[in-house]
Amino acid sequence: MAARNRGYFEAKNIYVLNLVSSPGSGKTSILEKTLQDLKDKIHFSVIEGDQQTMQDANRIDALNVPVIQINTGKGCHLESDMVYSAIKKLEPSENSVLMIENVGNLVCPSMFDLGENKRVVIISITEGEDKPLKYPDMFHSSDICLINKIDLLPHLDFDLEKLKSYALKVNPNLVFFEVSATTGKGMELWYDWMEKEIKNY
Ligand SMILES: Nc1nc2c(ncn2[C@@H]2O[C@H](COP(=O)(O)OP(=O)(O)OP(=O)(O)O)[C@@H](O)[C@H]2O)c(=O)[nH]1
Ligand SMILES: [Mg+2]
Repeated sequence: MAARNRGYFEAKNIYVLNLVSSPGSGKTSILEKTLQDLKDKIHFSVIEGDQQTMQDANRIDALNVPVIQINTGKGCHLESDMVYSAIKKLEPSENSVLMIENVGNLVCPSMFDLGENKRVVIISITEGEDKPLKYPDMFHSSDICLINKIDLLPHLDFDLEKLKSYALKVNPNLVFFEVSATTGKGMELWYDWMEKEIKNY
């Protein structure tokens, strides 16, 4: 089913990112900031995954970006058939970018291919440097790592280099961007990466 999704996306030239992280690390905040800054240049649509509520979809809808919410009930991750049903309703336009915000969970979403081009793991610095070692599958299966909430660095005892070295132990190919969704710091490099990816797709 993931391969079927991928075929659908390829046929319509839709570039797809799967955003994964523990609850509250800032997936929706990063999406909001990215959409605000790039939506005049790039056509976006969004799939939101949560166990319950429309809250994240409402935040995206407020930016006038097409969005659909999936509620997984007791489920702890999105699966490719859920994404397939969602894209049938969402009908993302050709030559666009589809952002999928997975259910907040640092374990289960790592095991499910949704048909995305790249997987983006977000870790916020309030979570501790040791998370890549304790939850290696998520970092091993991701292509990009956004380190979020760097505006809080002065207030925390957090070692960025330690986090990166732990993450590189489980995935030597991981590429990092240090960002703050709140202040916008570091977001430009993430946008540059995304625009380059879309161009080369
Ligand atoms: N200081 C600071 N707070 C942030 C930043 N990004 C997000 N937050 C805050 O972190 C909290 C969670 O942010 P969300 O964007 O809702 O996180 P999420 O990953 O989408 O959460 P779930 O969808 O529930 O998994 C909110 O209170 C945000 O305001 C940041 O860069 N700096
Ligand atoms: Mg969210």
